[in-house]
Amino acid sequence: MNKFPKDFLWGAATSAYQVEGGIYQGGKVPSSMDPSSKKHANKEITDFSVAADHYNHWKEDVALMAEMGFKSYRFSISWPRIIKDKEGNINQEGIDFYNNLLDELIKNNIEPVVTIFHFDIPMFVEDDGGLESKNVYKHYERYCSVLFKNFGSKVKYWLTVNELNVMVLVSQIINTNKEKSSSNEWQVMHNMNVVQAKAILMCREMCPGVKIGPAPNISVNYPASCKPEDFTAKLNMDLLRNWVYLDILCRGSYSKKFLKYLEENNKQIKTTEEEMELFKVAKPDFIAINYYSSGTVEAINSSNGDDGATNNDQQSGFAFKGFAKSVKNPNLQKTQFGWEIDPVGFRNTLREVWERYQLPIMVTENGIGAKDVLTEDGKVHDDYRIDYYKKHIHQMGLAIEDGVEMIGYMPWSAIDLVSTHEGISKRYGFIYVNRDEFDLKDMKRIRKDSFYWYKELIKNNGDYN
Ligand code: BGP
Repeated sequence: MNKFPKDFLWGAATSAYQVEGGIYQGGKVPSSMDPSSKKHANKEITDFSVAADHYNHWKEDVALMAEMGFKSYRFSISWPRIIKDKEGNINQEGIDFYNNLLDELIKNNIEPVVTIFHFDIPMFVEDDGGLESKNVYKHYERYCSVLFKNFGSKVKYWLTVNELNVMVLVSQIINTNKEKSSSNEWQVMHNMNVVQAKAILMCREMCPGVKIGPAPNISVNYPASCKPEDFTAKLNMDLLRNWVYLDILCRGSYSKKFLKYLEENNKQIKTTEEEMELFKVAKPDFIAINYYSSGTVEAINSSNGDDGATNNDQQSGFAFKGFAKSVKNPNLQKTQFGWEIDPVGFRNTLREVWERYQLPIMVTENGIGAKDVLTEDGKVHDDYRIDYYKKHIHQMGLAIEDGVEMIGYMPWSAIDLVSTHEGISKRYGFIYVNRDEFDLKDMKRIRKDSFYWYKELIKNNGDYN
């Protein structure tokens, strides 16, 4: 018998600033991710302003998704395409763009799964203190009310914030805040937890019956050895890497251990009673997780002067003074970009999340970034991607047999798009986009070998060859 539920949401994911392009089109106002922004480090690496030009190719792209048999498509709405300024004025062209996209998806029986916020902070929010200021509450609330009012009847699944933990831990890498060292990212976390709670309550009121949940990047952590201290470090890493972002929404409070960590590191956050009350009532309906690889952790000497973090990306190199640090796992292979590959870790992660929170899980990212090659026969032979997916989907099936309740699987990414910090050459899609970093060529869409393979898998509800 097939392990996957009959109505399992097979599909794939993207985010607005990485796929749309069109940053000067349709009345979009500047965001922190635009090449013109001070915070953006990518302008030397790639042309971000056009991305995959989905803004001008969306109909063709949806047709390709429909051809693959997608049951769902996870994408984000660009906040700076919807709201024009700090007074909350609305950009009707932006509303029309997403209404057209939603209508096209629904016409093709593709369930939209919509991320409210995926890294692209409008500059009017930045200029009003950014995410570290409580001014963000009013901006995010206004934005959400516009989304729920205009799209509430078309969207059954909302994701509040993409990878808040990545934004907190490595904002300098993904460019949500290049000046990380001078700010308190834990305050950003708290503020964004508050806005998520508010969004959940608003969604309940404005769109009854609709489901909403957070979308952090979650990885199981292994202790580097069976030394008891390494296990303590694993628990510590779990807390700061994974659970603190979910416990607050799913269980309603911050743990004592977390608050102690803040105090010891002089990183206290400002909270109010009223805010903390919100967490008692605003519970998500499901948890969306992004999984790329596991982590391995060892104890760190508490007398170390700095935290010793060596992050080059959002998956590895974490370190917290006196708490835990991540190390390489010699048992795992790596992608061309150095990300460890751990399909068994995927099953382990799904089990941990399910067993901790007992909420249905939707996978909203998983995948392999690679330097795909367009061959002379006009094809892309990405057998490594097929292999990656086979192994991860197999483990997801085992997790379902373990009892994990799963809603869907939307790997990264539906179509090639621009990586957070490594350009278009780090490709993830089932569909190749014919452009290089600065040579934009013809942007032609080309079906990769994985396109045909995934199509068969979806047709057979998870069975594959
Ligand atoms: C996640 C982000 C995505 C995406 C993905 C791949 O952290 O949510 O936006 O880009 O990672 O990462 P990268 O683009 O750095 O290869």
